[in-house]
Amino acid sequence: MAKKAVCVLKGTGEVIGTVYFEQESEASPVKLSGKITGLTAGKHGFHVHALGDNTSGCISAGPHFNPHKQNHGGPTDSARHVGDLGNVTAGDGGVAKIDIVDKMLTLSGEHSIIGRTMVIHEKEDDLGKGGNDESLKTGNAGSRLACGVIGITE
Ligand SMILES: [Cu+2]
Ligand SMILES: [Zn+2]
Repeated sequence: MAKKAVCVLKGTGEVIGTVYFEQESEASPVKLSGKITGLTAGKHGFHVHALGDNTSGCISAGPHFNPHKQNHGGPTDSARHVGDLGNVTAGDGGVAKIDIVDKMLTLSGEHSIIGRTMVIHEKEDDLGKGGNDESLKTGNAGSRLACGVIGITE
């Protein structure tokens, strides 16, 4: 049975967004759609973080969701955090269209992303290839511009 989720991203600045998630069955990839606006043109790191806690803003959401204790990577790498979705790209109007199919995310079971936080970052995610320790944890994606908890929808 298909599962659906939604996330409304907000922060302290101009950046806002809505992301929709859909998974046809437990073995299917998760499709993400939607858009984020108010960004600077270029690439911005985009991840699922471990916690659904936004009590002190996006910083409360903890590190990247990483149940398998891997290093940070890119979405097509076999060694990656479950939450690693790489980058989204904003055009000159500051709008990033979300159109991602990811085989590691799931909306059900022990490693479900529902109740966790989606974060859009200030900078480009180097996908673990930055050559320093931080690259293997966060991809050097910088501050958290906006975030929201992933919730169940119809
Ligand atoms: Cu992040
Ligand atoms: Zn990561």
